[in-house]
Amino acid sequence: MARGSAVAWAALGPLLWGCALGLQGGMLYPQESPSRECKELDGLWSFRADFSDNRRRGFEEQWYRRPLWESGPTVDMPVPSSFNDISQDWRLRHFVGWVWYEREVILPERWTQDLRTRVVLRIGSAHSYAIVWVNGVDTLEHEGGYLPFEADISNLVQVGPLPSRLRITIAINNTLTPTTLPPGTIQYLTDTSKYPKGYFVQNTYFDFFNYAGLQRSVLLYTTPTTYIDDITVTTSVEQDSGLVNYQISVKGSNLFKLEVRLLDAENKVVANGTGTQGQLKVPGVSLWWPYLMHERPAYLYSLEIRGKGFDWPLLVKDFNLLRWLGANAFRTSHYPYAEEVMQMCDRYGIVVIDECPGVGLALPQFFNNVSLHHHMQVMEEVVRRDKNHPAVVMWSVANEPASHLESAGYYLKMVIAHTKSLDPSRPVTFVSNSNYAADKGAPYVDVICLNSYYSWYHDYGHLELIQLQLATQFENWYKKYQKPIIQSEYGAETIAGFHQDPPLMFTEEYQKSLLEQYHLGLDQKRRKYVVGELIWNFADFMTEQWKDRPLKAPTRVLGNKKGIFTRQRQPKSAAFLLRERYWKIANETRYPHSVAKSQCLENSLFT
Ligand code: BDP
Repeated sequence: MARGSAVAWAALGPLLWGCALGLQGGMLYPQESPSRECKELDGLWSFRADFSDNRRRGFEEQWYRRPLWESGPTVDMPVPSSFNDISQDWRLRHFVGWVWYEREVILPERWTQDLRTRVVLRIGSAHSYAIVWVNGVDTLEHEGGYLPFEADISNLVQVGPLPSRLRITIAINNTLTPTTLPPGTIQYLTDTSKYPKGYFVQNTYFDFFNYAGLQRSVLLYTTPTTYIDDITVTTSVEQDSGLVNYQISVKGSNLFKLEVRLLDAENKVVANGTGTQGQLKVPGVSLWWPYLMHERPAYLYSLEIRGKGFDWPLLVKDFNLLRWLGANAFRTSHYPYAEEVMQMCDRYGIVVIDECPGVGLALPQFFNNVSLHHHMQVMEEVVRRDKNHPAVVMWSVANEPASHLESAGYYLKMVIAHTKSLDPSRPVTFVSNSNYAADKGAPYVDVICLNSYYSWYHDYGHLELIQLQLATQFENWYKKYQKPIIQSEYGAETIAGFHQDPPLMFTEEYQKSLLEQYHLGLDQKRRKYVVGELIWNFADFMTEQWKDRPLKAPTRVLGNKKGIFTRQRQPKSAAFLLRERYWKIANETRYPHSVAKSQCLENSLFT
């Protein structure tokens, strides 16, 4: 990543001026400072799943009123983690309904005694619906599994001489309904010759396991009672100067004086300002630039990675692999990733297509007014959280919605328009797998993103058809819309260690050959209107034991195996093919200031 003394991050032109959020309050990432303290609550929590028939015993018996162990047995549950990935109990793995988390905390005395201190409880994400009690008091509710939410709990902790022990109870429901994002349905199976009374299954319409729980960090932090609630930064360039426009929202009082200092990567002050809004000028600016990317043409090449939970070692390993590959982008398929992932993208120069959890919008009943309203709200939360990241190049409002439906056309039009009103500077898209002539949402996107699986989900085994079918796809879409196109998914299921030549499906040779055929097709268009290629997928990942489309069938063998790396992050043969391609593109089109050098291999062919 190009970095220098004056880091005014001028991304690929995002100008967020005029961002009008309907949400109350900002959602700044908590950072310690002389006036802010943080207390991480990661670690072991007490946990219980409510296995009662209606899943409501916890509410009927008010489990939040007393320590959880008093109302029944509990187990240890690490936070962050997915509760349905931890236990040996199969019932918990497939559990649908309310689960209960609890943690006791001892607060520093100052937090409870100093009335000039605000104490905030912040939850990185809770999948999917959460209710939070503090010392038995209903404090906060949130719908949606992949975004942070928080509450000022000062009045609950600053109530008397020594209430420094705090009990936090969080009930989380992972049920997906036609109006959640992603949506799902509960199906009751009533044939009593086959199923016991009350038997139901959760149907989902996406291809990943519905991991749930407190999958990201929970923490408490403090601010003074007069505090900065939100900051919006937009950037531009004027000759060799970087212009940083800022807008700061202060809450708690009107009596404040604001001094603004812009620090560079080495913590040197590079510009000063005053007041809640203004412009900072950084002469001789060193611009943020994507890893290995050329200016003309800017081209995204990468893989789709997944980031539901949060685990530092895995995260750093994944970024090491991205850099080893020479990749420069990914899409947050199919939900916003942890905030720490976005920070890594800024640090490492990885461009992000930031996608919301609008996945599995497969049935007509999912396009209704309640869903639309919620979808817009989710986009507000995504933009609010990620608007200041230079790495974010585009918003994606959905993956493979049933965009051939009239109702979907209207729905997508509304969500896209809303997202543009939140952030007029960045392009907006959704990812389509519809036919170009039938897609009702495509007229509203800025960039056409296409998923296609030639010789995988169609014409099984016929690699020789890929180039023709890919060329037809691109030409049809371009002729109709004249918009830039990204091939946002392509790939093949591959079981590491399976070999066959001539290639057969599921072998490493087949994955390599399929990618090679796609690359020949992409090379025909990539200096024209195709502006990116993103392989499905970075690493193998867990799914349900079936795939929902075209028919619900057991086509998954221990998950989705389209990874270039295994789930343990070991390379399949295709990883080396990709690495060669990405470094070759980087060296062909190298941005004059970026160093196309492999971090890991001194004697790389391409350095
Ligand atoms: C695409 C989906 C993706 C799946 C992939 C596949 O966008 O989530 O995992 O297919 O089937 O349609 O591998």
